[in-house]
Amino acid sequence: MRSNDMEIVSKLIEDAEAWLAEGGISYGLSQMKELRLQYSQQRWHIAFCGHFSAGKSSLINALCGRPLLPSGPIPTTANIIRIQQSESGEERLTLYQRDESENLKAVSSINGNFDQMREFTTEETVYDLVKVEAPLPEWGDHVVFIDTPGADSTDERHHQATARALPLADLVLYVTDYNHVLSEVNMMALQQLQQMGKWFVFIVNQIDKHKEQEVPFQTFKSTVEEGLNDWNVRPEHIWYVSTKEPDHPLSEWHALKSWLHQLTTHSPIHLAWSGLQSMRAIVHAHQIDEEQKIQLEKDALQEANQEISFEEFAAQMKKYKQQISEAEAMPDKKRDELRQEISKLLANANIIPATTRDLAHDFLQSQQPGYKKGWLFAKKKTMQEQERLLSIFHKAFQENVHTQAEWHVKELLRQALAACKYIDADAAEELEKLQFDITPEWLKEQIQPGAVFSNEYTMNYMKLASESVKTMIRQKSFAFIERLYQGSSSGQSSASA
Ligand SMILES: Nc1nc2c(ncn2[C@@H]2O[C@H](COP(=O)(O)OP(=O)(O)OP(=O)(O)O)[C@@H](O)[C@H]2O)c(=O)[nH]1
Ligand SMILES: [Mg+2]
Repeated sequence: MRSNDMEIVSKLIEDAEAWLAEGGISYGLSQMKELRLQYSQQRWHIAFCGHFSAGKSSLINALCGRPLLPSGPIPTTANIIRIQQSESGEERLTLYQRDESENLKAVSSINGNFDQMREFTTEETVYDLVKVEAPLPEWGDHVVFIDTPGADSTDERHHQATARALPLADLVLYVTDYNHVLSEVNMMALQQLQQMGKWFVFIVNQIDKHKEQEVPFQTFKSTVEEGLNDWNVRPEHIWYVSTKEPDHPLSEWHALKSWLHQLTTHSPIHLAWSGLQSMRAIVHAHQIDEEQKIQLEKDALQEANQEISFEEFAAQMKKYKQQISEAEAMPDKKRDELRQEISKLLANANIIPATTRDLAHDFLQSQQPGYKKGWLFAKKKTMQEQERLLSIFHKAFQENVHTQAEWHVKELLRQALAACKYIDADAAEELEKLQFDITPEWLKEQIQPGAVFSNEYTMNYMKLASESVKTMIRQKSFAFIERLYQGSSSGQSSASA
């Protein structure tokens, strides 16, 4: 990433602000000022939009881990609500209205939550902003959640409030309930977001309402994807979740959370991009004619960087978005180190100690042509003895593989997984299922046909078996490492601007 990308965008915002001030466009100016402030703080502003009762407030509550916002089956959210980390650690609620210069002014404030101020969410007065400060240990101060009133709310003021809040969002989580996924209201709102250049994801909530006997889930999913395609709507991601039952088999709740964590902790280039889009959305919203818009952007860019055109800059941003997570989340260096550590560990693991070699020796002897046990019913007794020797040897060898190699390798992989900045529930499960078992048959197959039984052959046999098992462990653990790395970047690999 070029280090001056952030400065270029800051400069663009400043210039746009000066330009709006000159033109006397006071609302645009106040928005641009807010954008400048939020951009300088480098916080992710994540807005939740959608149909009323889709579950926007429930979703924010679930992400915050506590019921900060009121939610209910009738239209509940009447104001734009901004939820952010409390500096004091205490819950605080502040109501804002805009003054005649369109600047936000606090009109009321309490130490407490909506239980103490419930009337402000549903009553007549639509405040320009309600700020909720609360401890957000999982997200910290680099994430701000923004709740908005339902999209098809009949109150025009709700519409306006949402329309004004959106240009400042870095990411929009557009939420729909299970029963209205492809409604016209949803599709039109999504198209508008797309036109605004916003980065958005589509969240199909209440997936616990799905009935497999009515329509198979795969069919439902395809219908959703095809429907979006028909409307030419291209969200960054589609997530199917249930906030009521996050662990429902169809709910991708944990994956969504991981994705948000990953995104908001690898933010600079995305925020630069989003700052640029927000600046443009504000300028566009104020109906500045096309020529002026282009001129504004070009002037500012030429001042900030003589050599790069706006188109080049945008193209570069797009490319960075695809590369950034691979570069930052899991550097190749870390992957190589992990592989080396595992190879070293395996090289030093003694899975064929002397006691096991003795058992191998007895087993190998029993596999020799002409090996015989007893006189009466000798054939049966010989087979039983061969089975017994194989079984004791197999048990001891497998035990060594588990304690000397498998346990340590899995521990290294567990540490690597924990060190990832994202949480991948599937990877954790896969790791626990990873097994390095060998079968008695495999031990038998390793005997070289025609080998002459001797101490030396036992030694060779054990060495080869040990190497083969270590190769198998190496291959399986390396495949897991590969999967881990791909998982870390898949969330953003499909990024499109
Ligand atoms: N079955 C089911 N119900 C849910 C789920 N999520 C939310 N609900 C319910 O849906 C209703 C609306 O939830 P809210 O979170 O208030 O929805 P909202 O989108 O904030 O609604 P408005 O603020 O009115 O626009 C509430 O009764 C929730 O309990 C879910 O995953 N499954
Ligand atoms: Mg709500």
